[in-house]
Amino acid sequence: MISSNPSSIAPGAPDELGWTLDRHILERQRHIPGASGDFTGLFQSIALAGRVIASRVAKAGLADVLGATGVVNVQGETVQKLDTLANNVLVRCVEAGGHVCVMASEENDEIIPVPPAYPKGKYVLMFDPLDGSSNIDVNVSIGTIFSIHRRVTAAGPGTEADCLQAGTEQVAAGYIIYGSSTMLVYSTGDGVHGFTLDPLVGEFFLSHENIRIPARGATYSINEGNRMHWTPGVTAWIDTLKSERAPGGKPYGLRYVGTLVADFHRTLLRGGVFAYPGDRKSPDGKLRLLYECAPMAFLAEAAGGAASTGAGRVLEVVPGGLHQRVPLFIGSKDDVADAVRFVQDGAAPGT
Ligand code: AHM
Ligand code: MG
Repeated sequence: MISSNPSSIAPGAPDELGWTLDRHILERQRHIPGASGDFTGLFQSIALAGRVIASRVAKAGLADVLGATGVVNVQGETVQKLDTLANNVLVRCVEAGGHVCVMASEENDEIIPVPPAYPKGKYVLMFDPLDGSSNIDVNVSIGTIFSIHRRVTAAGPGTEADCLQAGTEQVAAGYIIYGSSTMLVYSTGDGVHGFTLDPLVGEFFLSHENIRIPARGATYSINEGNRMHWTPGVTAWIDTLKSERAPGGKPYGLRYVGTLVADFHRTLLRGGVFAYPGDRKSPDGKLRLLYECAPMAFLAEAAGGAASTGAGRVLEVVPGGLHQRVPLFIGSKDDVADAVRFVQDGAAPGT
């Protein structure tokens, strides 16, 4: 029995198969009058890319050893760096489907056109193919982040204008985390759903339906090595969280992986706050609006959380360029609100 509520379509008692990602998206599409199947097709391509990247990530250690011996592996293939490989896999999986008119990636300076041989679709795909790439060689969780918009140009090849849209215009966003298991988490704006890859079947199955971020958490996540560059507001905020003046009267715990996907995934499931603030050295922070901040902000808000640059809602920032960076405070609604108050007051509010 399928519920009429599209944010809760899984049957109460799962059958033997459970809900595959494909079926979940198809069922939701049936609720959208006039849906063409393009979105489902694009999603299938992204999920395929995720499965391929997951399989390569699982063998990264072996590949690195082979690569170090002569950059050519036993099959005579050039060993690629995993982030370049992930980028290529995504482009190759998506470009021929006819669902997108243009793509953009954190790895490419310019937009990625759809080759002339392939039809141009109505969607725009932007991605960070392998987020947390500094963690690859040390076997720590990494991920892929994606963001989907509708094209704004009329027809033909997509342009940069199709990519430079505010996050509020996203039709979907998500990430794939290559962790102790591989998970794909996505939202079309009405609920956030998580799927775990069964590596033997090679399919994502619904494991976390309708994820909600608690209004407040008990952990903060920030690179404290940058403290000497922080603004007084950020310093005062973090000092408060580490003291008995923290909400709840108990110091927050620190959790920092250094992979946005992993730090956000934990924050999404458990609550708390992740921050990559602007500081005196890098006023715009480090993270990219289009490939990192906007898609995560879309997920955070869809799960009942919040995402701010410190000055305003991340989703409302209109990008001025493909690789624009913005400060990011994201996670539990009340924790993000506190961060914004400190950042805007320049020190502890009321002190
Ligand atoms: P990447 O996309 O090149 O991997 O860089 C982005 C990563 C994020 O995943 C993470 O939150 C951040 O950089 C960590 O930066 P730092 O090492 O400065 O703490
Ligand atoms: Mg990244």
